[in-house]
Amino acid sequence: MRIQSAEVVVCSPGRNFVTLIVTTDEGLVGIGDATLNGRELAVASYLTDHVAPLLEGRDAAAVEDTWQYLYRGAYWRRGPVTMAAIAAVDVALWDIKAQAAGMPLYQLLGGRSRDSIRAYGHAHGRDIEELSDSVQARIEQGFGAVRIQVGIPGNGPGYGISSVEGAHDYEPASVGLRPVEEVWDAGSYLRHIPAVFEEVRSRFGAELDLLHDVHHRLSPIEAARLGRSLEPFHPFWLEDVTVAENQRALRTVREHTVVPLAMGETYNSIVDYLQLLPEQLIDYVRSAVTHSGGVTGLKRILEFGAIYGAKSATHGPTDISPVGLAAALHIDTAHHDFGIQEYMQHTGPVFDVFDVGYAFADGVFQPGERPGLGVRFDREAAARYPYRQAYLPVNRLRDGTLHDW
Ligand code: CS2
Ligand code: MG
Repeated sequence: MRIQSAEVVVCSPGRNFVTLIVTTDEGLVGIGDATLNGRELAVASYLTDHVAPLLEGRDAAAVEDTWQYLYRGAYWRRGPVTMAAIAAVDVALWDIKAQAAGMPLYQLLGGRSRDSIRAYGHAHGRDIEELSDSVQARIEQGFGAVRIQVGIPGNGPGYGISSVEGAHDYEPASVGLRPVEEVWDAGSYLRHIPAVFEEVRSRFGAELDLLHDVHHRLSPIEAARLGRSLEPFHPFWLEDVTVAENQRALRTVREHTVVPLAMGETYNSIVDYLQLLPEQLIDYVRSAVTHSGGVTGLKRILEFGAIYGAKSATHGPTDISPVGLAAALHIDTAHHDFGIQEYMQHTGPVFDVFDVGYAFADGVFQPGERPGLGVRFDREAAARYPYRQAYLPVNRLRDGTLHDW
């Protein structure tokens, strides 16, 4: 079976997605997600201009060889644009292979290691009252694990908090020609967060797993202080407490706190984990299928992490399309050292374009039994939602200095 064509569709059913459609000479169609939030068109061009012409005529079954051909063959290795493009090809080829076998993808990855996939949801609010309403809504949806983000007094809307009045679904990328600018003050954040955890714990009890994402904003010693201050409320994890490029920072954090740590959504290769995993500096690997070279790339990372006691916690925000999420769910089903799956929840129009075979109920996912990934892409529906320029926010300290968002 040969690859006949590879086409890219960029659409925006509520937010931007880049989808690769690979068609074979036997009529099978596989799809892959190449969405890179805020830089979507760069990956679309990489695929259309440089990858699609190379795929035509290749053996559709040669998944590993195609991965290596695009990785080693480019000479310029790694990087988010390259790895998102490789991911889309890899996922589309796995989709084709599993359809050809007449099996859901997880069967080709080793079969079921568990009956269901536990997920965590997102809760947020401008203050503790709004946050509590949001936590309650997630509990009513069946989640037993919830990420809590809250506005910091005096800082205005910030990470995880919508700048749209009354909005309950937080979507960080904003449509427009320039990013929204937010304000960050680590001092007020560090003073406020322990009280938030204390209040949410006392309102919702000890059973609910609470997660929190720091989005790379603290210095190593600030992160250590945060971890220690939250220990009494036993968080499930703290995510991205320091910048991801400096992995030694987590040594400092580890020396001072036993709070579990998660990192990896901005990484794109197993090479990014060469220090973090062997030194056992993290407990959860947060890489995405879409940003780390697809099923092939992520499986390599997760097996490496398993040696060092790190569990999978695959990135699942709304900027991973249902195609990327479905691929994660197949890995979650088969991978032995599974931790938890993020589920930020796509909304209405997304499902006009992507018909999904996976299902979520009572806090857990099922990957579905359709052959392949189990997601169908409706090109006509996609055409009704054209691309719109959108950016993630940027962040500044009170004195105007640009900071990590
Ligand atoms: C977040 C993401 O889900 C998470 O943990 O950090 O929402 C992240 O901000 C976006 O994926 C960036 O594109
Ligand atoms: Mg995150």
